[in-house]
Amino acid sequence: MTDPISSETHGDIRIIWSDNPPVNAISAAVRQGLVREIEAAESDDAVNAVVIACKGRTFFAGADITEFGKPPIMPWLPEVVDRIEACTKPVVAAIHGTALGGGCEIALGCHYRVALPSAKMGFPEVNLGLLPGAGGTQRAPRVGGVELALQMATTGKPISAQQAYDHGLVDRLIEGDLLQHAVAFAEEVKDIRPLPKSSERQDKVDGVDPSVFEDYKKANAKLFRGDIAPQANLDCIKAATEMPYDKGVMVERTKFMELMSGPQARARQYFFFAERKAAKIDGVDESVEPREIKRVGVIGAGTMGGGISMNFLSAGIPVTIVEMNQDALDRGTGIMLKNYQSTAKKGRMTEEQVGQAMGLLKPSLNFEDLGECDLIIEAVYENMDVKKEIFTRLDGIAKPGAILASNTSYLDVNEIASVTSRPQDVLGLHFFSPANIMKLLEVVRGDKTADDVLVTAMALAKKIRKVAVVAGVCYGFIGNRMLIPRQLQAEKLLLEGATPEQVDRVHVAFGMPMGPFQMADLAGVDIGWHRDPSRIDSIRDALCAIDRWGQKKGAGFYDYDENRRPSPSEKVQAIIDDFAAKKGVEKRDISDQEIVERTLYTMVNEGAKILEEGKAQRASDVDVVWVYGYGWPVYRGGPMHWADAEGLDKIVEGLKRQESRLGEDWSYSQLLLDKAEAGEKFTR
Ligand code: 3H9
Repeated sequence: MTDPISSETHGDIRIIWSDNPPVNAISAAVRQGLVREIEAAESDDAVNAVVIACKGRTFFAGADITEFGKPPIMPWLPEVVDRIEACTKPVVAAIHGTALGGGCEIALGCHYRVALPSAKMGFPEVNLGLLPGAGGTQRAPRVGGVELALQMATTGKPISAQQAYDHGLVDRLIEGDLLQHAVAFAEEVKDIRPLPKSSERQDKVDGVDPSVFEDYKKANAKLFRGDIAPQANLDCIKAATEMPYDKGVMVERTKFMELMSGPQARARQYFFFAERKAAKIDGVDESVEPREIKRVGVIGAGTMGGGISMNFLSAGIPVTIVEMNQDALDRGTGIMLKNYQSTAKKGRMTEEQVGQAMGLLKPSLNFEDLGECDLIIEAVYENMDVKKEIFTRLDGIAKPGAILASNTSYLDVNEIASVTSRPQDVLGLHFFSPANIMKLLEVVRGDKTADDVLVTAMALAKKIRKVAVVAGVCYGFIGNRMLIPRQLQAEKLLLEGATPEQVDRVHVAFGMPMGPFQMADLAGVDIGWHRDPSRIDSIRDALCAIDRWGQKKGAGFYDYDENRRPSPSEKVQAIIDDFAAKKGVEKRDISDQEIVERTLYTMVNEGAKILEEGKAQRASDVDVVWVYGYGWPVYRGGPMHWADAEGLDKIVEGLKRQESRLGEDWSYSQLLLDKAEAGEKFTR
């Protein structure tokens, strides 16, 4: 293995290079090399200052996550950072790309930091269930102040070089050649003594009012719900204001080790790789080239079509959007403009960027205009006949090689493809609502979808900043299919004596953003309803029949006030009681554990069926769908990882306990039974 660390000398300045692609992760060899080179520079009389810089696309992006959970190799990162800071000659970090985690900590261990304006600095450790464990929680508040450190460490979001400069985390922003300027900067500071050491600064941590921490927590309560890492980060930064540096790092070390050995960090680290694995398509050769997508067509300017279009416009890809009449077209494009403007108002986009994005939009009433598009996405309502008619028309209009996609959430993509003369060019692109915001994209691979069509979809997803997961054709694909048993059991539980509030409370306590009934009210209780008020086969039918369609009507499973605040509904309870009586279902006390077993264990069973039928490529893909599409708490890793952590034998036991209540259509996944029996797991 080649040594990732090397050095060269410019006059009396020693440059220590790291070249450890793809992201200069701080592996054992990097740590060893850095200490070796710092010591060499220190003992070389011809050297008066040192620059640490990285080759490739980024400064160090953090500790090497692949080493986590393996026997430690010396030196540890905290020792490396301390060794850099202890160097008797000034050390300058030259930052480009993203200085993240341990990379940011190395930068803070250096005496000075210079950065390109495009660079970013951050502490994403919280996303791995951790905290900056190489002195970061102690040095960052000392250099950048408590508020900035709290924000960086508890949100995990990187800050821009400009922000870093404004808060003193960066000493100079460099326009032009980073290395040349970093060397010149080192020349300027080489004789300054004493050396500025982050760990020795007290000015920003002395006299901090402890209420800052409680206030921050109150203002960011969502971050702290159920997730233990943000609190540990906050505790360490608080320690920086209460005790000297050497005591503070001991607190940091203890909390780091506690987090590292806990289930949340394991789940999050598993998920880090799950997310990246999702982009890989089994059985497709890496040499397959994506098709070129210069213009996208979208059919339908409703909520979905508009949201889908915005993804491409924001990424600089022109869109032709087609509607049936002028009113619908104007309404749709008007909403898109309004959405962009509200983003601009929040400061996340400039007016100029709004203009640029909308400038790429071509609204049209002429279906023939889709002939100029390389990818056409149909986003009309869920009806097979309508979809077939559209794809038949598209087949006659689209240019050869154009990709034809349906945004269907449930329907059979093979059947849709069958009406065209080019099923190899057809696939499903299932966006989640609101499509301009939700990160998940299910890429539905039809039986005949060509490899390069799939490769194009995955590459395009990355370009529009979606997390794409490949799904096979089945009712509801991965995500919505797993919702079905959950919804079924949740309704049954109501008949048997649970309330909507109880079921929702159990789900929220589990870490979901909302429970099944809150979700139904938000999305619309009427979605998928047969629209016949006289046909009442379920509680949902009964609610729809009396116009309780959810939040949009001010009433659903809950009552809503004018501020959309929910309260339990006596009317709904009466409907439930009436329905239960008619069906002869006896009421009893339902435990929270039963709710978990019937609504979450059954989802795991469905996930296992999806796997055994080959409708998902791997268990981790199922987890990615549920974390990004439905807000499954990432610190529980997703349903399949969570089931593994619980123990598959426990899941099967719970299902067996509930078996008599699960309904006539209930069946076990053989894969789940086999794995539980063999003591195996779905994920690693
Ligand atoms: C830490 O630092 C702890 C310390 O505080 C304390 C220690 C005591 N290690 O994301 P991409 C791989 S914790 C190993 O597709 P992008 C990644 O798996 C660390 N591997 O690229 C992928 O591999 P593959 C804190 C890593 O351009 C490839 O690199 N740091 C690491 O979209 C490309 O990644 C973080 O949490 C790593 N640290 O985004 C930063 N990082 O090609 C995590 C990436 O085989 N990383 N890989 O699938 C990121 O956020 C993004 O990778 C980054 C680039 C923004 C850097």
